[in-house]
Amino acid sequence: MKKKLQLMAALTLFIVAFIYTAGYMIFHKTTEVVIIIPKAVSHMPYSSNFWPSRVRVAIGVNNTVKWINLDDHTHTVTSVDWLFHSGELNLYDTFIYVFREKGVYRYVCLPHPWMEAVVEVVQTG
Ligand SMILES: [Cu+2]
Repeated sequence: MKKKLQLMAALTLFIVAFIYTAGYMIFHKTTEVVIIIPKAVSHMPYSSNFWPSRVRVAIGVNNTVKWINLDDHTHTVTSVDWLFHSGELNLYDTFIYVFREKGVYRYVCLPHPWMEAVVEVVQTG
């Protein structure tokens, strides 16, 4: 009898957690994609980059992109057409950009032009 109650309690907890999670996912559809500027990236020309250096995001799903600088050198996130530009990012600084139109967005780091990367934005549905 006690075991049955425990099982019922566990099942109830699971269902509540499931509904909560599903509800959260439905009402908070947009999630962030994080791109890292790795430590010591500027010491390794032509061998290191933004990570990941190519991401694909979908409008309305995960089109908020956040860069974080984990290097102790200053970097920038600058699109080649100057659509977005982070300014100077110091250690642990972040830059957020929300992509609202589909396309292929190439960007570089201004002080280290070998740091090149791409965000591909696709339409859903
Ligand atoms: Cu850089």
